[in-house]
Amino acid sequence: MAERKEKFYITTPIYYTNGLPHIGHTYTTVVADVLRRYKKMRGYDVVMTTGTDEHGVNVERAAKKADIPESEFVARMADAWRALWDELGLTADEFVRTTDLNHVRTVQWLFKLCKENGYVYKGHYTGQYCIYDNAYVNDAKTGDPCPDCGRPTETVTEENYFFKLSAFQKPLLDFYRKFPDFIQPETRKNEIVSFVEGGLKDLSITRTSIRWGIPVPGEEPHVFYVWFDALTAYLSAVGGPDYEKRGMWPADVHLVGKDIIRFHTVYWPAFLMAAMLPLPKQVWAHGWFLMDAAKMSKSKGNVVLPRPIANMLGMDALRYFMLREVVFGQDGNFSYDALVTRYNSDLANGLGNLASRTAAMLEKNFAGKVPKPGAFLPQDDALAKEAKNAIGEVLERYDKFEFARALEAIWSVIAAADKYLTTEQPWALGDSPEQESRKATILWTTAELLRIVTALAYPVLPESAAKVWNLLGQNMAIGATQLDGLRWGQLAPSVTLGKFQALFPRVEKTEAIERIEAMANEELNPAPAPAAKPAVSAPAGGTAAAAAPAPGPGEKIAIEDFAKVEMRVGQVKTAERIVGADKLLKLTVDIGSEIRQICAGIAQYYEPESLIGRKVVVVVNLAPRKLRGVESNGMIVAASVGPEGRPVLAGFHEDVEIGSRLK
Ligand code: ME8
Repeated sequence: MAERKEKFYITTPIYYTNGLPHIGHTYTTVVADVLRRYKKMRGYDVVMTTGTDEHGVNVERAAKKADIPESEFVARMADAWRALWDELGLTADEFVRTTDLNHVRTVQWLFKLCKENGYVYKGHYTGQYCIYDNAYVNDAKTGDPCPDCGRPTETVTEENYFFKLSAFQKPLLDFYRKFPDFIQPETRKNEIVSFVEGGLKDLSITRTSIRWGIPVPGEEPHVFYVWFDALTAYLSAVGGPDYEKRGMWPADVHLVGKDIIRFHTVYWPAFLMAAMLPLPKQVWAHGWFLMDAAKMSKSKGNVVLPRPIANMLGMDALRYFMLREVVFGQDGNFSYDALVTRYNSDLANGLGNLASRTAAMLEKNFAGKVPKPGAFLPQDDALAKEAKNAIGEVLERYDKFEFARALEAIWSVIAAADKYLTTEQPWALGDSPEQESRKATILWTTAELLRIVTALAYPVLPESAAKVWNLLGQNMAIGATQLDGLRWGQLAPSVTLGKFQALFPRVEKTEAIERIEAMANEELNPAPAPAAKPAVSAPAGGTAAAAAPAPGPGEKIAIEDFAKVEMRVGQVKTAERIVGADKLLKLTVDIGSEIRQICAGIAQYYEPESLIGRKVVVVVNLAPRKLRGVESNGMIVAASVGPEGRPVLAGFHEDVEIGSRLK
């Protein structure tokens, strides 16, 4: 029987459902995804869990405000979280919802174990409670604000079940000593150790003041305190009471933000100790992404959303930026300026440029095949040595969660390759047999280096690395490649290269930022949905929205209604693709009286060059709007053909004057 692979279980926090993901949540989930991909490439059987934390007063209130039952509210939110993670390529192996029946059973089971072992008792509690953080504030007086979020606390008196946290002071301190890597980074560990040394108070783990929670069996109206509920999700994701069957528990790493480290390194291990269950191996608390030195929050109006960035620059760019710009564990400032600067310098000019240059030279000189290298000169060997050394270093950095350093090491090899090409100038070599052979050596060396850096960068840049992998004619899925088997020299000569796909087109900074901001604005303040279909057929992708409700099929409209739509003959002057919007073309169209910029959702069916000079029908009196952040002032009329709605541009068989009105 085949030996079972070693397992690796990674979790992200189970996020609250009273908002949608911003780049803070995306950060933790990206790191989990990077680790998931990396550990697979190191031969582990990996499970990654994320999910939604769906109970508590906040949800109760939000559902009331939305005038829908809590269950429906959280179902919609959970769907939205899951859909966004899928869209961003961050699909976890397990997605736990704390309203799942399996999870409910696991929480009740954990409580039963703690109670049977004598760590749970009934008592009364009066204190200040922060409903935003779902936590009692020790030693606070009536009217005091929450020390974590600054919002007002509420006074609560309840009959509660208490957990004997005080009994775990010594066991926890012993545990931290025995497993010095349990809390990462080191600075956070010191904080927690002094907190526990300061003494632990028993913790109330049920509530009677809240309705929307997991019921304590036989003890209604008690429901579980949200943190007792939420932390248990890590266990319910991998089998709950049957965790041994799945073989994934204990978690190898809980990834969290520093805001919730205490829950993960004090309460959670104490609950597990009380239940006599295995303890997680590590809790890694990263810092915050700050916006203008403040933590992001929707109420402050300073949230950065992931989707507009992914649309404009690609998700790989956001992943790269988050891991490269900030030392994992520390706080970092988020700025669009820094993001676009990194994109252009490291991705467009760095990896993207190296890949496109290499592809172009191989295509031109070796008919799109990997050449057989000739004799290696010392400079070739020197470059090979850099790449070989990088393999060991990068793996070590990933292992230590030093993502910025791992990327730095990869990019220094890319820079060395650029320098090598500039010095060796393969393009200046002639076609004598010696020079051909030299060219082959240089280009093989560059391609081999590209293969190595691509494999190493894959966990962070999955989409673009797969494109380069394809380009290099590598058949095996890049994610299934084993990094332990990665060696210099494995690129086989005469392999046919795949098609070159653009990786990171350079962007103009101001325009890129404006477009990201415009898209974020559209997402945060969505326009009301149009009441019905557009009055004129809009090409796929939508070129403009109809303002007025259209009549139903067969219904007649008055001539005045038709007269409201002003259509004119236009001539396309320029046409170009839009970075980050696969379906859209940006056109400038002469409509007689002026030249208009119009976006049309026809990029999948029309080459931009083929449109120049073409006469088209333009709806000229539509209100301007932004599509994917680009201003569109009018709409091009097209028929929508076939089941997939292929756009076919309306045009003329006779010569028509530009600007003529259609009646
Ligand atoms: O705390 N920078 O959920 P939550 C970096 N439901 N990371 C950030 C961030 C920022 N500005 N903002 C949020 C909860 N995060 C509980 C967790 S777990 C059993 C229960 C990330 O929706 C970071 O990982 O408030 C932080 O810990 C988490 O989102 C908080 O998510």
